[in-house]
Amino acid sequence: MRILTNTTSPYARIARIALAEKGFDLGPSEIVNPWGDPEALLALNPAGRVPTLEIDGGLPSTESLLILLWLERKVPEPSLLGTDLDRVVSQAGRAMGVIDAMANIVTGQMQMDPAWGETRVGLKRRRTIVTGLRPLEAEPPAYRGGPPDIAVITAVVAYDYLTLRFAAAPWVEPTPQLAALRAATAERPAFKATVPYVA
Ligand SMILES: N[C@@H](CCC(=O)N[C@@H](CS)C(=O)NCC(=O)O)C(=O)O
Repeated sequence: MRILTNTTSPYARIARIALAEKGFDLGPSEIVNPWGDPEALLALNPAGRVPTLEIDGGLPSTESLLILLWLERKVPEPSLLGTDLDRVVSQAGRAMGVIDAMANIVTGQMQMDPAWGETRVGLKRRRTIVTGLRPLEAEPPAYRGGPPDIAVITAVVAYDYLTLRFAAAPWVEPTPQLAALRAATAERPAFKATVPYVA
């Protein structure tokens, strides 16, 4: 099994953290630039996006949360769904909304127009980031050590991506609780090995 990823994608990071927490070796990861349409990626995923997983037998598996679903069935323990399923899924949904909004702005700014964030759609995404983070900050996903659930994973991935891409944005509100959650998971190998960076 190998995963095609890049060094910044929050979606790829979710899949990679989940794989590592389930005991898979991230060693065979292949770093690609999805915007460069590399053949190896397109051969597996016509959408040309990361994460793209080539599972044993050669079948491609794409979409971060589908990869997670597949993993839960393949390797049930440790479960990434936590003990309070309703809350975990609800909080993970919020974090995914923030991640989608951030990725949308970054894509618009980098692939279309540096001012894309100021467009009507860009401003809606900005609002989503601010209002989506507020309830996560007010009531962060619970973490008591050990394997994290998907709410913890997505909230930390959202926090780190916010820091990577929007640290200087004046409209970003402080999130000390999410920073504390990030700190609580920072030493887990799955998180440590996947901290995003601009290559
Ligand atoms: N829904 C997908 C989104 C994946 C995605 O958009 N990945 C970005 C990187 S952050 C990408 O590869 N973009 C290239 C493109 O859209 O062509 C998932 O959850 O895996």
